Amino acid sequence: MIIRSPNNPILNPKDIPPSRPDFKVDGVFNAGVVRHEGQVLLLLRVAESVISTDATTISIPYIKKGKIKVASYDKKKDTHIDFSDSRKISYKETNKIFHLTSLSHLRIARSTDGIHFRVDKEPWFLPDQDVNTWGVEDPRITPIEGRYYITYSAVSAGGVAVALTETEDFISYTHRGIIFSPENKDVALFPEKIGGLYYIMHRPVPRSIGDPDIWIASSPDLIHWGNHTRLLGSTEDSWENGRIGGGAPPFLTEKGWIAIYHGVDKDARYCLGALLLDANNPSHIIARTKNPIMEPETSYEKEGFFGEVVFTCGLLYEDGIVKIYYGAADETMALAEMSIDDLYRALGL
Ligand code: MAN
Repeated sequence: MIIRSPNNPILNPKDIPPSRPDFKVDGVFNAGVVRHEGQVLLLLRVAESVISTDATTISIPYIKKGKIKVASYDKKKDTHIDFSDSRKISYKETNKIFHLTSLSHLRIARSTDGIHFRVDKEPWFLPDQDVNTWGVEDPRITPIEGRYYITYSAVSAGGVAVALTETEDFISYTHRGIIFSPENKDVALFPEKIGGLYYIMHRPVPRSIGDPDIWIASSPDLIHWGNHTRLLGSTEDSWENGRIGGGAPPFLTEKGWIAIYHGVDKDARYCLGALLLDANNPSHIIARTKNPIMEPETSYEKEGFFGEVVFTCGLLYEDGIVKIYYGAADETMALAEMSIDDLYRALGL
């Protein structure tokens, strides 16, 4: 059984100072999490847009030649544009997405109890490269041998790619570039080598044949990935019959690797499921939850910037408890806990 924190949502947009005076924070969600120097550190995705003066205008920030630009559209007059998805705008005729409605950066928050967080006033890093002119999203943190590896979506007009950045102190960082070209996202890096190789789950999006399924790959150096095999597809089950994608980085238990992933139905409702993978061969699935371990139920999960979403990029597995930090409705950060025994039961073990 999953137990939501009574303090939920633990972070709201109003807790986050905007990165510029003309910006407003639309969402703080899909954070990576790690224990660092005795504290719980969240790497938040902060989505911002431009404060607009009237209700029909939508003003969208994006980066051009390293500078923030603003594009404005009129929801009433621009009849050729589809504004129905709060996350993006597209041309009605071609369905082509030509802007996201917000620009995301990454921000650090720290806590001693894992519930009450102090949020940095400034972004940790901004989208300031050609590959992320539409934003950096959904960071996942994997500690390996004293360093922290952050995988995240780098979004631009060229597509959604997966970038890798590393740090040892959450002060300075080194960008290691794009590790998966578009379209790919939802990358979950395993926290230790298995049989001498690093392992990663990723989610390519095929355009002609095939579906957005979860794949697994290995690497000798975290940069060059090979031995790609398809791990998991969506099922006919109603909660994940749309698409699936990786969630938090997997964690090792006495029974094998557990990976929490997300499943989406045909109405874009996002739930969480779990997988048990072989400890020595993570390409082998031992068990998969039949039903979601968590689905949008509370008002802050059902309603928000994009409602009906629970989406995790990070968890802490401590003292037999799985503490899932998750984005609710693409607007707030929330926390829910589940005992490992309940999770085993959900996996049919
Ligand atoms: C995308 C994800 C997340 C987001 C969900 C729900 O697929 O990458 O950024 O939380 O959709 O909108």
